[in-house]
Amino acid sequence: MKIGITCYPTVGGSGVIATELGMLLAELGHEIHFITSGLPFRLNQVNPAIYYHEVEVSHYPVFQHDPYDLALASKMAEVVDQYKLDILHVHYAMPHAISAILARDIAKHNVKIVTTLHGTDITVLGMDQTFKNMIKYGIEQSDAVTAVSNSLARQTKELLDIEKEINVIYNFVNENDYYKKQLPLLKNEYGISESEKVITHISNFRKVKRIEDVIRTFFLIQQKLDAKLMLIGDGPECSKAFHLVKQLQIEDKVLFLGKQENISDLLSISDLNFLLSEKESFGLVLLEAMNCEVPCIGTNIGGIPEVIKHNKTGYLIDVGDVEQAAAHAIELLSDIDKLNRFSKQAYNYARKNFHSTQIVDQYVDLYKKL
Ligand code: GMT
Repeated sequence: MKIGITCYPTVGGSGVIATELGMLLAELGHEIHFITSGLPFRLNQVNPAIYYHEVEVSHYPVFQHDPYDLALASKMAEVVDQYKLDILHVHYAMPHAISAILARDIAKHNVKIVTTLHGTDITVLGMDQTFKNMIKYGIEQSDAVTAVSNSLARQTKELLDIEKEINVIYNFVNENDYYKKQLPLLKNEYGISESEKVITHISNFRKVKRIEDVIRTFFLIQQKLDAKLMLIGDGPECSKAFHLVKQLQIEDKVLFLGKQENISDLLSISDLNFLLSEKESFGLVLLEAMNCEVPCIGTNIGGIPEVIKHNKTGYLIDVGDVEQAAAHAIELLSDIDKLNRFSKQAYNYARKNFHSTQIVDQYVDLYKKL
């Protein structure tokens, strides 16, 4: 098949999934056309079956705002006609689904639209009255819609009052990148001693991630055992986090690493991963951790319970319950046999339920049906 893919090309789970999907589809022999405003950051493969079409937005002085959505639609229509695309797969409903619908109308060649919902396109933007009807229209007019968890599919139907079928296709990781590596010197290079446990939190440091809870949980943990917290990523809540760490006087135990490329290396020296968000449609980082044999503690919201199996691959806690999160972490980190068991179970669970081969097959089946 000839498949066009549109996503936000910058750092973010939806861009990662879209790019990895494109690369795996190309390996299966499909022709892939990325139609995006910049080169997707994970697109690191030379493959003659992968094309990249940049959406250029004109800066005509009359425009008060640059018309990205229209430039995208126009580029999509051009690529659909020029390469006779079978499928236009857009990630993130707004504005990509709307641009795709417009492109389908403009193009002469018949193309089918698949829209994948990733989370905040529904849980945040779908609640905004300005966009609600437009997102609903984008979903209803797509030829097929997928969501990354049952929770997100349910929430979309409820919030937007949608009858249309929403196929749940879970997220996945590239297993060639995400696996536990033997890096005996790395801990030491970060100033972490062999006996210290390592806890990680990886995110875009936005309010929904509740970084404060991560730090407060760690504060309780480090009172009971030797541990370091690695905070990986950057975003608006970073300076608040920095101040809290200072206020709690744990600066020597918390490492602010900022944005990092080789996440799987850092996960390979981690014992436990935290995702204590108040909104999360899936939590791709959980899967990244599990593939690196790291158990996770997450909140009992959104799609997280579909990824973490309580008391088997990690623990689920209520949003804001830092005492419970710390109690689970202390228990697990103090019992090496249990920690090893959870690590293996996390890895096995991820491989069995979210393997890339299985997930990519589900997308291919959906394309074929259209
Ligand atoms: O809005 C965001 O948090 C970014 C968004 C993205 O584009 O990465 O994340 C959403 O999509 C990811 C990939 O499907 C999911 O793993 C995240 O859980 C989801 N974020 C939220 O629902 C908050």
